Amino acid sequence: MFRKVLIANRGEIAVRLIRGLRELNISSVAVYSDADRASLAVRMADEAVHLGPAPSSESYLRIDKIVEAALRHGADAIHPGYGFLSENAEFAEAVTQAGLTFIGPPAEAIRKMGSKTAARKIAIAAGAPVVPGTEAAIESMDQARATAHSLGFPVLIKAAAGGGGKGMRRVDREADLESAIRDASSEASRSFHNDQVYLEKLVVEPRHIEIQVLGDHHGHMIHLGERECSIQRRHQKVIEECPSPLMALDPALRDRMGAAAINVALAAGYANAGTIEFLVDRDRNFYFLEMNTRLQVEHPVTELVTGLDLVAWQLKIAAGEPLTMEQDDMRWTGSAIECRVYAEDPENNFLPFPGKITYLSEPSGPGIRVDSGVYQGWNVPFDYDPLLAKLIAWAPDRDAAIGRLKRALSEYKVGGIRTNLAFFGDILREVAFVRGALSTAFLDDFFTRREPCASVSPSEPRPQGAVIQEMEAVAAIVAALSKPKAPAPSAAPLSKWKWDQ
Ligand code: MV4
Repeated sequence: MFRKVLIANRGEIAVRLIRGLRELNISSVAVYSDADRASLAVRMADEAVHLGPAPSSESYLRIDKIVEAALRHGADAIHPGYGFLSENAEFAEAVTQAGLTFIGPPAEAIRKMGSKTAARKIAIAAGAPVVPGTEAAIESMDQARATAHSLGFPVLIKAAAGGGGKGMRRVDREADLESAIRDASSEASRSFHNDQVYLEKLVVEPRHIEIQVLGDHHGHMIHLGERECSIQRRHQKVIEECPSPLMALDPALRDRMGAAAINVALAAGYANAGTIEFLVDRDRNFYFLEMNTRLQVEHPVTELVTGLDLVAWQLKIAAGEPLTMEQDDMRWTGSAIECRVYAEDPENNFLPFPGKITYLSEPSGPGIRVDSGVYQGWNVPFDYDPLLAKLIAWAPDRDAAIGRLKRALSEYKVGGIRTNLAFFGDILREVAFVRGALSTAFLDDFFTRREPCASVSPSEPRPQGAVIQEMEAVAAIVAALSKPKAPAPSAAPLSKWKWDQ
């Protein structure tokens, strides 16, 4: 096993990795930019190395500086976390060439899965279902028209190098096809320096369900079940859960999706932790979408329901140890739901709202896990994704997990900045959510339903963010010091939040 590991990341995931390392008696080396000098990860790590200025292009994306820091500090391995360099094949190669271990899949597997069209071909070769569409990039308008006709409208144009919905266009009729392809292609060119696009049949209101896989370097691959990730806003996940409520209706679906995921991962020459994303339609047909070749933000829900520590397994696998469990050993117990807690303003189009955290009280108690990257007094920088923490509830069943999450949300106090905490309360009260009737259209529908409220009760001029948060923090302290209040009325006021696009 490794003696010392460098963490090429920041925020809550750096903290999560430091904790995982410490449990295995492995020293941790954090890296930090100017903006992160006093971060929680820097405070918790055994050692810390300065990389450079705040922009990630000059710090967390600098392969040369990170590898050099690992060598200088005597690390044996590098964990990339998620985002930044985590899915960069050149980084994985540079780490290996420096004589260090990359804690993740082989560089070649990262490269193959980075191309959406190549990934599609691998999935087809592995016998996994894919959405009907073109196998390679579109080469002419004539070919596009012919393909769209045989698929039938609506179709979806996607970027070959894509991901995250960039360069994606829905087309409902042939007359719109040509201009949509041009739009998608130029957006893809700007976003990915690659203008290639391809066509797929549009799956209407799909669920987004992903399968966690774990493979060692001895040819053994298992799946750890699914995560339901349909609640997304602009291709950013907001709430994730394990198991998907869909599996209660169709328990064999997990086995079928799990088997498909394992076959895709094996066909890609994969090892370590990975995630296969699927779309699931109303008839519970599932289709391979793409593979994420990293540890994911939402990995804790899988950990809580399977009882496996994914970070510990990533380390063991990278160190050459074999998996000690078989597929048949896997059990999924209870239900876990995760909220991504952001410094952002739900009342102002979810605009990032970083700044100084003047008050912080994080929830705890039965079934609650908070993977946080912040502390009271910390200044959330403007330079990065403003994820503060992940709040995860586990309980023996889904209704109880929702209850625990609501209770934990009521305990969660953040002063000085705005957060999306109250937004989760509204989602958890939605009938469709409670019933588990989820799809990628859930949040759009949610905002549409709330839109009329805004015109009925126009909001009063109100104090600015920092002021109101400090007032709330003071109120929270006062409340904590005084006698218990009567419980809040169960009929919550209607949210004023609306989708403004
Ligand atoms: C789709 C789709 C419907 N049909 N493909 C969005 C991001 C990219 N990774 C794939 N995406 C989608 N692909 C077909 N053929 C709908 C989406 C989609 C979506 C997928 C997962 C999670 C949220 C989403 C939100 C909107 C659209």
